[in-house]
Amino acid sequence: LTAFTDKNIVVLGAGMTGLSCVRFLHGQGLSLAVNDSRAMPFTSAAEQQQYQKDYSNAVFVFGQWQQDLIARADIIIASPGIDLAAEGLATVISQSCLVIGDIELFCLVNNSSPKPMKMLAVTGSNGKSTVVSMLAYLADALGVNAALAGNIGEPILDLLAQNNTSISQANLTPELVIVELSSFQLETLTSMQAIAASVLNLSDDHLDRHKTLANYQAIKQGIYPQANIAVISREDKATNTLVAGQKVISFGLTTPAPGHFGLAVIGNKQTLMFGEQALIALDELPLAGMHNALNYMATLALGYSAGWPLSAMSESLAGFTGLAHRCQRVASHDEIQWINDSKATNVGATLAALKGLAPTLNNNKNSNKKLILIAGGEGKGADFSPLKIMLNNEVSQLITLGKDGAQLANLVSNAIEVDSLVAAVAQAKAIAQPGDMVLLSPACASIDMFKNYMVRGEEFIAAVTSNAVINTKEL
Ligand code: UMA
Ligand code: ADP
Repeated sequence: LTAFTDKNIVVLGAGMTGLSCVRFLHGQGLSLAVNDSRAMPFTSAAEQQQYQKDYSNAVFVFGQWQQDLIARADIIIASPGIDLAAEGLATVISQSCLVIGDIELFCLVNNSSPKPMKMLAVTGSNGKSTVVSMLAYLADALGVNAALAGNIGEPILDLLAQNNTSISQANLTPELVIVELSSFQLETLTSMQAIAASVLNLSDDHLDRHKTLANYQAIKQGIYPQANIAVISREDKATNTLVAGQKVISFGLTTPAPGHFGLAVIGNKQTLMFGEQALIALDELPLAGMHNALNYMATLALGYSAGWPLSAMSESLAGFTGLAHRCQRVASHDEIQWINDSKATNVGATLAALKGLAPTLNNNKNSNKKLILIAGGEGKGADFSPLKIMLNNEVSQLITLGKDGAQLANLVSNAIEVDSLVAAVAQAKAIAQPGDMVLLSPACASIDMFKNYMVRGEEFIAAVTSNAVINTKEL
């Protein structure tokens, strides 16, 4: 890291990412300033004092963007949640300043190591955490020494900080990093050299920051030039317009060409295929819905790119039972199924949940089982209209809440608008009959009412199970 010596380094944001930068740069013997526009990013003054004692290499400046500090910076390491185009930042940062993110810093260090960690990288509007978690699960099953990092909640620099003083000696472990990348992280990333990378899918998300879908799409596809192999979705053209001249492995719901992944009916069963090779029938795998079939294929394609054997991967996949808050059955009470899909923070995820779950309810033509949907929250500037047909055709009762709940309510004629999740669950309890399903799949972020999607999911579970028979099970 000689390029960082004697430079004015400013880290923007004192959250998970910013503090991982402090830890890493401390290990490198480098000084820095940390600027956060919130008055108190730490949970308490005592925590801040302890941090400052442990990491005396960092000066913390809180409460506003410190413009003179930022203007003097030679290197800015920006946390992903910070919009560098925002007022008070964009015009202050000097033209000559190197502006990077933590993933870029990791890559700069890793690339110059004699024995770099290999990387598999995943982005997309939905399915990222599921796919990277499946890859990590497979790595474990196959005996690959891999670590999970990035947007999933593990700051990537901590992989280096564990080895901090020995980086120059290239004592880097593990051998492979499976990294989940958000569009925010991709905005400041140019030096990744991944084995393979995928944009899983693309639908409206984070448009409050990226402004247009075209811009968001271009940022997401910026992952491909930073990978040897592009793992692309055949179904979703918006994910694969920038891979010309690159080695491509595709996945999709159609019969695949040789060297690609797809689906075919083998002996009456929808089966995952690699070219003409049958891998495993979908009904042997625990995660339901066609979106998860795509997730399985993306996982296999990325693992295959890393040289993992297809047969061993296919066998092991059945052991991965899914992540909490993603179409997770939390209770069955009076034959009513309650499903927590709190991680559905955009339109694409809620569409996938409705497409996946509605058929399981209406498989009998004469059935009058109802699907009751609880949705709403912070819409992040998204267009909700792609939900209109499913809401009108598959949802018997829509219950909305949150900042943009009314926009969703306007898509149907009979929505019930409430002002809390507890009230939404109470409404659903009053309406639901045996055989019905109640689904929390908000199509919105949670931050207008909750700390995060996990807290929203937990509150849903608590409200549902307060008098119910608990039967937690992944779908
Ligand atoms: N901050 C400011 N001014 C601002 C905005 C933020 O000072 O205008 C400060 C906050 O006061 C806070 C710090 O920045 O102290 C937080 O930085 P951050 O928002 O970048 O969050 P981190 O804690 O560093 O977590 C980030 C990712 N967060 C975001 O992208 C918003 C985490 O993804 C990620 O797990 C973590 O880095 C480790 O890589 C979360 C997320 O919601 C889970 N991601 C979005 C998503 O999945 O949709 C993209
Ligand atoms: P991400 O990390 O991209 O947010 P997750 O795996 O956490 O993705 O899933 C987020 C939400 O998206 C959940 O509601 C989940 O059911 C849904 N989902 C998962 N995979 C897909 C997919 N391939 N297409 C659409 N929605 C998906």
